[in-house]
Amino acid sequence: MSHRLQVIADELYRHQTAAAELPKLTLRYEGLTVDDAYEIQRLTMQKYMDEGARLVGWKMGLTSKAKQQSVGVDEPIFGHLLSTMELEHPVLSVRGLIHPRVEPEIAFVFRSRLAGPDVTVRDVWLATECVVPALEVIDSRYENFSFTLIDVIADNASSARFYLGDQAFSPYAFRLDEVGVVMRLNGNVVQTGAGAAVLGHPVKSVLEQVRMLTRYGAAIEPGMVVLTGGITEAIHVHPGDRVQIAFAGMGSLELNVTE
Ligand code: OOG
Ligand code: MG
Repeated sequence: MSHRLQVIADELYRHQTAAAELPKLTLRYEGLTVDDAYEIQRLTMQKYMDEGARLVGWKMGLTSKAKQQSVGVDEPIFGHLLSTMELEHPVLSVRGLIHPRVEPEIAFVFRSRLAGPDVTVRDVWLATECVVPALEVIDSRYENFSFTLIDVIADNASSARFYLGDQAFSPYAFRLDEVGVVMRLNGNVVQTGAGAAVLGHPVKSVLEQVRMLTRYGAAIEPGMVVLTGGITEAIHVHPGDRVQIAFAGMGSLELNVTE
């Protein structure tokens, strides 16, 4: 594996851990491919795992039109979820973050392994233990939250933090594509959407996740979580903000943002 990709991974790791913006990689390195970008992502995440972080799951990104349009990238991507990214309580400290944004997501938790190119929607349901209302905090390391497909993949799909609601639900309790979501910031409605925004149905996002992982020799392992992707656009948050996300039929999440 090329030394160049390791050098880039080291640079991204430094910027991620120092919460320091950097100019887009694609402005500075010629000819990086999507496969290179996923390799940079993997090498970067390996550094956290060498420091003791555990891989707890995966995140899909840019699975909704709202998200694709807001960043100008029109295909889904994925990233790693590490134990160190998970918020135990719904409180977000902006320390260590650059320009955090919050988005509503539906998470799947798996009881059995999913891998291979032939996985079907039925296989996904059979492997699913439960679904959980979730929020993701994304924080692109690039200046102005601006990037190309290659840049954002290398930067682990902008992942920073995530929070899963306390209450898990049966995946059969209701239609996930019809779950309505209302996001409020300090009491004002700022985003609305429905599960169908995510590739027509969040289960399709899991399917896509398995297919993408298969391409890179990885899988959804028992016990892992998958964030299926932002249902609405992500909103910028600052210390003192209170974000409330109501998921119809699945309760509400409330996130307090602190220094
Ligand atoms: C890329 C990450 C997108 C999602 O759920 O769509 C993402 C970004 O917008 O910075 O996490
Ligand atoms: Mg997301």
